[in-house]
Amino acid sequence: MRTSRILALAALLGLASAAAAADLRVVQRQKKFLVDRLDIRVGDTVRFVNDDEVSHNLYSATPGMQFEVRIQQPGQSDKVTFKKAGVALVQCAIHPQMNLRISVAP
Ligand SMILES: [Cu+2]
Repeated sequence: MRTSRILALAALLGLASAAAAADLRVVQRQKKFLVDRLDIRVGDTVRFVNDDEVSHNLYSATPGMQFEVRIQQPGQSDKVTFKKAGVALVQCAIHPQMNLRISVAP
């Protein structure tokens, strides 16, 4: 009886945290990110939007926080879900001046 109540509560909490996961957008325009910092939480998804006239190639080489979006043509957007807490430094392989710091809170 007691165990099943705890399991039910855990299920409720799981649903609540899944519902709270946010969907955020980061726009690239004129060879820049429109924001240079982003604070998110584990489970959040960031949509990287290339609203530029040139291609971009986003990646993070930060240990433990690596990902690669690969080549994005103008108008293209791609989603990345962050499953670990930490700080990811996002850069563009084509434009080294592009920098974005994403802090992922637990
Ligand atoms: Cu670029």
